[in-house]
Amino acid sequence: MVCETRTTCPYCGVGCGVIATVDDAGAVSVRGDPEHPANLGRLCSKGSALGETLDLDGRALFPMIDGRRARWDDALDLVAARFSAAIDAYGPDSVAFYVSGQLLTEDYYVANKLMKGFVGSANIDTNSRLCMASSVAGHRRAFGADTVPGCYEDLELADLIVLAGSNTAWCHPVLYQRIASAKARRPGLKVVVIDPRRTSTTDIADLHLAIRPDADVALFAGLFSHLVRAGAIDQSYIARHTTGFAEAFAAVDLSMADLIEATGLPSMQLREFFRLFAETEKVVTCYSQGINQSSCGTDKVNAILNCHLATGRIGRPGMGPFSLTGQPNAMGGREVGGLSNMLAAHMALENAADRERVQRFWNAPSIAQRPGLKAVDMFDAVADGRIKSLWIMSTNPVVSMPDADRVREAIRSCPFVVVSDIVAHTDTARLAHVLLPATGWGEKSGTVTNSERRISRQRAFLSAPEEARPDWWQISEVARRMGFGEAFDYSEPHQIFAEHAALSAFENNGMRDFDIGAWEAVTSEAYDALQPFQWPQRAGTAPSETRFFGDGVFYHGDNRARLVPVKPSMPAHHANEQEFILNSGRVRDHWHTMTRTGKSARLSAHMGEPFVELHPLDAEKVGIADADLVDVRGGSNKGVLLRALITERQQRGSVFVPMHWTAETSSLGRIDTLVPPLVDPISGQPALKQARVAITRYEAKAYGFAVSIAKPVLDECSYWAIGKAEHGWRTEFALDQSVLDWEKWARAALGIAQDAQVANYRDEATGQVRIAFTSAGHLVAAIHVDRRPVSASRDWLASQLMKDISKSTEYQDVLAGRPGRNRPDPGAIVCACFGVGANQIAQAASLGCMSVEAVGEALSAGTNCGSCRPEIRRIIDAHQPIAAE
Ligand SMILES: Nc1nc2c(c(=O)[nH]1)N[C@H]1C(S)=C(S)[C@@H](COP(=O)(O)OP(=O)(O)OC[C@H]3O[C@@H](n4cnc5c(=O)[nH]c(N)nc54)[C@H](O)[C@@H]3O)O[C@H]1N2
Ligand SMILES: Nc1nc2c(c(=O)[nH]1)N[C@H]1C(S)=C(S)[C@@H](COP(=O)(O)OP(=O)(O)OC[C@H]3O[C@@H](n4cnc5c(=O)[nH]c(N)nc54)[C@H](O)[C@@H]3O)O[C@H]1N2
Ligand code: SF4
Ligand SMILES: [Mo]
Repeated sequence: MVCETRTTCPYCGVGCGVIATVDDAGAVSVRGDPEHPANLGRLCSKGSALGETLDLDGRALFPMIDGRRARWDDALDLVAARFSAAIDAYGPDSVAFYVSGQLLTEDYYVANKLMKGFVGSANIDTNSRLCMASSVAGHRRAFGADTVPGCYEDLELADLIVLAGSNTAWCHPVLYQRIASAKARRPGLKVVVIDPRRTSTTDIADLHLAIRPDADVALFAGLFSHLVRAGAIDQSYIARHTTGFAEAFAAVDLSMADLIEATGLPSMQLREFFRLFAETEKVVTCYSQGINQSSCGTDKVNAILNCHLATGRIGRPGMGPFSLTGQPNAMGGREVGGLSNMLAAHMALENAADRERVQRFWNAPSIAQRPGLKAVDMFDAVADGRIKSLWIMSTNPVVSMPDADRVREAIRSCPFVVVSDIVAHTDTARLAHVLLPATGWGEKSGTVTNSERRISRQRAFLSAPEEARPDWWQISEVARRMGFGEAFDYSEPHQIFAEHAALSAFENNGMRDFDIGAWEAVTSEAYDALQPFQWPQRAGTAPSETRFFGDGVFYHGDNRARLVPVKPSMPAHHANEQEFILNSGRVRDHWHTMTRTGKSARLSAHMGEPFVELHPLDAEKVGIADADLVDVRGGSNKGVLLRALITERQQRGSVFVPMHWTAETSSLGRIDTLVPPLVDPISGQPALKQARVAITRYEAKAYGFAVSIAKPVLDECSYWAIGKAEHGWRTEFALDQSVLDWEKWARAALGIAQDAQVANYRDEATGQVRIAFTSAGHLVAAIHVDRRPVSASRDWLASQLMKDISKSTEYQDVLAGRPGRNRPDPGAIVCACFGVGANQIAQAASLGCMSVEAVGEALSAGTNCGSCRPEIRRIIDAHQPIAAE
C-alpha cells in the first residue's frame, strides 16, 4: 500500500508544501504539493532530494551521557538536576538555551515558556540572531511590531522587484521561480539586484548594482533623498501615517559624488535605479542576509523601510518591503518570542503590562524582567564561566557562530552542556555531556510559519527511529523534573499549538498584530486537518489572505510609523592592499552545516568542496591559479584552506566563501573561525559578511582525488574534503609530505579490503599516480595523485563506484579519470534532478539549443525544480557565437 502525507519542506523560509509518499518497501519519495499556496507544486533541488536524506546513517538514536548510551530517564533526570542546581546556586541567569529557527513552533513555544516564565531568565537566544535579528529590530523601530506586511502574491503583482542582499535563485528558489515566470509572462516587470557579486539571481535582473560591500545604507539613503527631490513621495501619507520625516530627510544629505564614492556604482546605474523606483508605484523590495548580517544591518533595514513609507507603498497589492526569512520557522520563532529580547506572542519584554499578562496567562512563578543574552554575548558568558548549564537545540554553533573556535572552546569549558540533535556527530554534538536524540523531518509533528506569515503543518509519515523523541517532549520532561509539571503537561503537539493560539488572543483586542485566536481550542482532529493559513486569524474569523498596514495604522502608541534617521558611512579605505573583504553565504544544493543535504550524492555533486571565489585580477595579484589551494587568514592569524574558484562574477577586493563545510566534512573549511564577533549595536546580529582576510597560495607536495566505497580516514592530509557519492565517498586531498608507496597509503586511507585487486599507472617524470581497486571486477576505490591539482572528471569517476569495470577499456578509463571516446563525459553536474552535466548542456548549445527551454526539451535539464536554470543559461551564453556577457 502506498501512503501519502501532506507536509512542509524543512529547509528554507519559502515554506513549500510537500507530498511525501512511502512505498511498501519503506522508500520515501516527495513531490511538490500543487495545492499549497507557497509553491503550487514546485520544489527546488533541495526539496526534491528530501527522500535521499532520511536514512539512519549517523543519526542520534539513543540518549548519551558522556559518550555512553543511557536511559531516557537518567538523561532527563541529569539535565533537570544540573539546571536546577545551577539556578539554586547561582540564580536563573546562570543557565541558557541556544535554540533554532528550525525548531517547530510547538518546540520553540515550550522552550521559551520554560526559560522566560519558569526559570525566570530571558537567557534563551537562537540562531535567528545570526539571521533575522536586524529585520526584527528594523520592523519594530518603524512599525512598532515585528510585522511582515506583504505576501508572496505581491511578487506577481509588482511592476518592480528589488532584490537586496539576496541570492534568491539559490536561497529562496521557488520564490525566484515565481518571479521569473511572472517576468516571462509580463516582461514589463523589472528586476533590480543589489549584491556585490554577480550571482545566479542576477540572471533575471534588468539592472544589477554590484554595490561596494555594506554600502546599502548609502544607496537607500540616496534613493530616499532622490524621491523627496523628485517629488515622488506621498506627502499626505507621510502627514497622516508617519512621524520623523524631517529628521530622516536631514540625515541623508548626500551628493551624487558622495554616493558614487560610497557605493562604488557608476552614476548611470544609480540614476537608473532611482528613476525606476520613483516612477513605479508597485514596488516590492525583498531583502535577506546581505542586509541583515552587518554591523549596520538594522539601519539598512530602516533605510529600505523609509523609502516604502515615504511613498506610502506598503500593505497594498504588489508593493511593500519584504524580509525573506531564511529558516523554515524563523517566523514561528519570532511569534513565540524565542529571541532573548522578546516575549511570547509578539509582546514586549520591556513592557511591564505585557510581562504581567504573559505571567498570568502561564500561571508562572516568575517572568524574566530584563532581556537575556544575545547569541554572541551568550557564548562570551559561557566562555567566562557565567553560564553553568547550556542546552543547545537544533543548531550547530561550533560551525555557524562568528569566532567559531572561541565558541568551540567556550562550549568545551562549560561545566554542563546538553545538545539535542538528529545527528550523533556534529562539531557541536561532539562536545555534549548529554546528547538527546531528536525526531527529525518526517518523524515529528507540528507547525512552521513561512516568510509570508503562512502557518503550515509538518506531519509525521515515518515512525520515530529507536529512541529519538520530539524536542517539545524533551523540554517538557525536563520542565516536569524541575518541578513545573502542571504547566508542561503536554502529551500531543496540538495542545501546545492551542495554548500558543490562546496566548496570542489573550487580552489582545486588536492591540497586537499576532493573533491566531481562531485556533485556541483546536482539537487533535482539526489540527491534523489544518490547512495552510496566514496570520492573523482572530477568533470567530475565517482564514483570509491579509496584508498589514493597508489602512495606515501601525503598532506604535500613536498608530503612526516611524521614519528612522539613518546615517550612511563612507567606506573605510584599505590601508593594506593585501586585505580582502570576506563575504560568505550559501550554495544552491547545500543546507547550512550539511547534516542532511550532505547525505545526498546528487546534492553533493554540485559543489564538491569548500572554495574561495575571487576575481581574476586579484588572483593574479596574489599569484593564485584556478584549482590551487588557498590559505585564507583572519585577524587572529587563524587560517582555513580552500580551493580557488576564479570568476569575474566576484568584485575586486572581495572574496566569497560558502558557510557549509565543517570539521566533519573538511580539514580546515570552517569559515566562521575567521569572522570576528562584531555585531550590529541595535539588533546584536553579527556582521557575517564583512570580515577581513589575507589570502595566499598554499603549496602542497601532492594533490589528489579519490573515490571509495568506505568512508576515508585522512589524518595525514594537510587538506581534505569529503562528500557523498551514490555508492560511497568522493575525496579531495593534499599532502605536505612525500608518499613512497601510494598503494599502501590508499589502502589505509580509503579502507580498502586486503583482497582487492589493483591496477596501477605511474609516470615517474610527472609524479602522476593513478590506482584503481576492484573486488570481483567492481570498482571499490580509485585514486588520482599529481604534483599539481588533479584534473579528472570527478562526477564521472564517482559514478563508477561499484560498477563492473572488468573490461580492460573500462578500467583504463578509470585510470585516465574520464570516460573513453565512445562514452561521452557529462561533465560537472548542473541539473541535480536529472543528473545532466555541463558538457552535455554545452554540446546541446553548440548544436543549436539557444534557450533554457530548448535545452530542457533536449535533455530534460532544468525542467523539474528549475534551480539550475540560471546556470544553464550561463553555459548557453558561453557557447553562443557572440557571448552575452
Ligand atoms: N541553498 C540554500 N538555501 C538556503 C539556505 C542554505 O543553507 N542553502 N539557508 C537559508 C537561510 S537560514 C537563510 S538566512 C537564507 C539566506 O539567503 P540569502 O541572504 O539570499 O543568502 P546568502 O548567500 O547568505 O547571502 C545573500 C547575498 O548577500 C550578498 N551580500 C554580501 N554582502 C552584501 C552587502 O553588503 N550588501 C548587499 N546588498 N549584499 C551583500 C552576498 O554576495 C550574497 O549573494 O537562505 C535560506 N536558504
Ligand atoms: N559566515 C557565515 N556564518 C553564518 C551565516 C552566513 O551567511 N555566513 N549564516 C547564519 C545563518 S543566517 C544561520 S540561519 C545559521 C545556520 O547555522 P546552524 O543553525 O548552526 O546550521 P544547521 O546546519 O542548520 O544546524 C541545524 C542542526 O539541527 C539539527 N537538526 C535538524 N533537525 C532537527 C530537529 O528536528 N531537532 C533537533 N534537535 N535538531 C535538528 C541538524 O542536524 C543540525 O545539526 O548560520 C549562520 N552562520
Ligand atoms: S524553495 Fe526549496 S528549500 Fe525552500 S521550502 Fe521550497 S522546496 Fe524547500
Ligand atoms: Mo538564516
